[in-house]
Amino acid sequence: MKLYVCWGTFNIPARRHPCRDALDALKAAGHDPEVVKAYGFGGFPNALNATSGRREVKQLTGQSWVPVLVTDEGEAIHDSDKIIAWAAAHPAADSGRVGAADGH
Ligand SMILES: N[C@@H](CCC(=O)N[C@@H](CS)C(=O)NCC(=O)O)C(=O)O
Repeated sequence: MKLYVCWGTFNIPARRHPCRDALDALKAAGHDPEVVKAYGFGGFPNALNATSGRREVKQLTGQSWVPVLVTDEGEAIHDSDKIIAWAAAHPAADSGRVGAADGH
């Protein structure tokens, strides 16, 4: 699976970072998505979002905002709340270790 994010999955102090939240939820569910940095900005017109990641996001979802999850079945899901809900509903088959999926 692929997770398209903005410039990374860093923490943003004192506010939510939807891309980070989406990745955390997927990892907590035992997934290890390929993280694709889309750069640009969701509010920019297409011409300023010329990276392949942004173009793919637009093609997949009809809009340019990230995060966007593309599941192994090819389903494209946004926004972060829906990705978090998807992760909770679809724990990785071999995870079986809820709470221990944070990379440690
Ligand atoms: N409601 C959206 C908000 C997405 C959002 O604000 N994304 C941040 C990046 S994490 C942003 O600045 N997006 C602009 C962009 O697409 O780069 C969600 O929760 O997914």
